[in-house]
Amino acid sequence: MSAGLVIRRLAEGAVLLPGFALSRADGIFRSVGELGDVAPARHMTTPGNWRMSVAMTNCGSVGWVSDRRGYRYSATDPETGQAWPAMPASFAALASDAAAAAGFAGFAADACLISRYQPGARLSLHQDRDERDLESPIVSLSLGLPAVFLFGGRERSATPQQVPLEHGDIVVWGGPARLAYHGVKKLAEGAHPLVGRQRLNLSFRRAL
Ligand code: MD3
Ligand code: FE
Repeated sequence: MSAGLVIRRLAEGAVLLPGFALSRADGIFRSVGELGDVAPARHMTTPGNWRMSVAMTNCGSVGWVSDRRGYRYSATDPETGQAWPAMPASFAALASDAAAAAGFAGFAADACLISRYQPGARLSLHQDRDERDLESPIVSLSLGLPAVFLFGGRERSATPQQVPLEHGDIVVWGGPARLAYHGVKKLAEGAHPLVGRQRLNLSFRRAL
């Protein structure tokens, strides 16, 4: 039994596709494990010298990195000096299928930021503006433990909407939503049958 395609509009340009990735979640999760053997998730440092509570890694042509010098996309993993692992074809296909379902046909991600939240981890309100191409949407996949996503306005002062995100959900952020402030509330304790005591977020970007 399948519910078919459900599309929930969160805001102008922001679309939630509940359970869109459920049928592909096992395979994606297995691939995340393999990528983590090559480029393990690590707690990056912010320019203000804070250790991020979220652990991150990347796959694709470039990866997002943060350190004392700032935020940027880099073709190599600073831990190894090697290129990031290639983006699996299954990831690229999922991102382009989801973007198309949300009205962004032709989206081809060149970067995938993989974030691991353990209970207690959070992501404070920020904008994603390090990508060269701000016309393309960002496609984000949630796996594992549920989280509450905070979706604000184009100014930090706007009170954010709280959006619960579950295993298999995809959100596509484009148009006027692309530069909205957003974050993730502190992850609650729990264990997911497939993913365990963590939440994974894969965010697909066109960075170059
Ligand atoms: C909304 N990650 O990695 S998903 C991030 O759930 C990030 O782990 C969150 O914010 C997470 O930067 C959110 C992706 C996301 C990415 C970019 C956005 C949501 C966005 C840009 C505008 C609005
Ligand atoms: Fe973000």
